[in-house]
Amino acid sequence: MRLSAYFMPTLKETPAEAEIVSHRLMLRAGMVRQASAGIYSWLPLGFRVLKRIEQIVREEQDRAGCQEVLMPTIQSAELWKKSGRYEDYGKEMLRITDRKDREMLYGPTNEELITDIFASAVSSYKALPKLLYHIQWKFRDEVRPRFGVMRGREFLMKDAYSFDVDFEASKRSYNKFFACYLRTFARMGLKAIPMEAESGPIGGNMSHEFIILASTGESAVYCHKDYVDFDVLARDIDYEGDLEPIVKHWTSLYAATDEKHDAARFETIPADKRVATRGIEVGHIFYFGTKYSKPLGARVSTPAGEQVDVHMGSYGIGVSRLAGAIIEASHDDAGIIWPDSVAPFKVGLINLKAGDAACDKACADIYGKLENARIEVLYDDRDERPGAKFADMDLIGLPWQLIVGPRGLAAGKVELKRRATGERQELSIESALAKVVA
Ligand code: 5CA
Repeated sequence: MRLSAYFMPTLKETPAEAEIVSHRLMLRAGMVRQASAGIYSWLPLGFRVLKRIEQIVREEQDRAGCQEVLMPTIQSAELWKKSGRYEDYGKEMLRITDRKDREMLYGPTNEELITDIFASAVSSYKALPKLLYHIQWKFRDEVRPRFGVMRGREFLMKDAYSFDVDFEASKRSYNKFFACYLRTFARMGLKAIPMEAESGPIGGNMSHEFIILASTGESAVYCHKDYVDFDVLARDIDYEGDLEPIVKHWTSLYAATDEKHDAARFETIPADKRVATRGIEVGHIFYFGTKYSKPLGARVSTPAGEQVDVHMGSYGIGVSRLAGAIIEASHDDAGIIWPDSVAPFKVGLINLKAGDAACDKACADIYGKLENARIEVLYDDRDERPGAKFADMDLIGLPWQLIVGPRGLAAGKVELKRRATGERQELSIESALAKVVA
């Protein structure tokens, strides 16, 4: 992509309304624009990141044996009346009346709808377990939308649902998502610590939030320091094997959100191992048994011929929130530092003297080679001062910067900069390309 043609409306000034660094950087880098309170449009650069995050989430759900579906954003109030949540959800739910005066709503989550789909199709234990997910926009009329995409009113969520014959089987499904989440966040360069949590309006009695430690996080969290050094599980997982050891390991030490915090238990941790800080919730998993299956009639026959309500869990990931959370975890004074796995482009190619025949030719050549190698490259071919180009490239945080200037070229060299470390190397074009393609 040539930057001269790209729609990336960066801002020079820091927008006054942005309280936290990720919000400021997303606005300044031209990733998103606010449409109305807590509702955002995603511009090309931001949309690329969102798609990257979504794809990692999808691949890891698929790997864990979860099947993708797509349910609508607009739901009928009927099922919510059956589950009892139409009243319970209160003002956070956006209620809509259609032209025939039917009560509809913009889904804040999908337990009712997926349970109804399941109930209409499955009647025997033989079809179990079933794990289904979708990645769809949600609406929650938050009292205080803030921090940009981190607490939006409209936001993209991955929500998965498990259906099992009894508690034991349901716990196995829960464990799959537990392990899958560790892997998913690790692939995005994040260390998300599972913490005991309240289940809130989703319900149930077993629940973990996956929390990234960050001083700008919304909730107070408490955990044992050793979690920070735990292996983040980026390795393969045998989802059909016994996952209990993984879950046991990751729940062996104290970790709790504010609502579940037990000061007395926390005090038993040696003082130098106590971490009391703030965190960003990027995922939340729940086991809630038969809370929805009972009122919505999702029953299956057991091998003994009995009819039982299915045991369910639900498993959410804040896909759009993650774009902000990753920036909170990875930035410096100059801007964003994207982990390779979610970067909108892998390389920023900077032509220091657009219009100079040698620079233009070398850049065109490099650009062509990168495209042929299927490396995503953003080519700054604009007629701008080098300082402005460097600042923009640092701001948008692509992992590699390949800098081409007349002086270097005369000696057959270009400069390669790694955004994360700031390390710069003078290299021949071939070696620079080899490094970036590797
Ligand atoms: N049905 C369950 C699990 S599928 C559910 O809705 N869980 S949740 O309420 O905890 O939301 C799941 C994830 O969505 C959260 O962990 C968080 O990362 C994200 N999320 C929740 N509310 C918002 C919001 N207002 N803005 C952005 N992301 C949000």
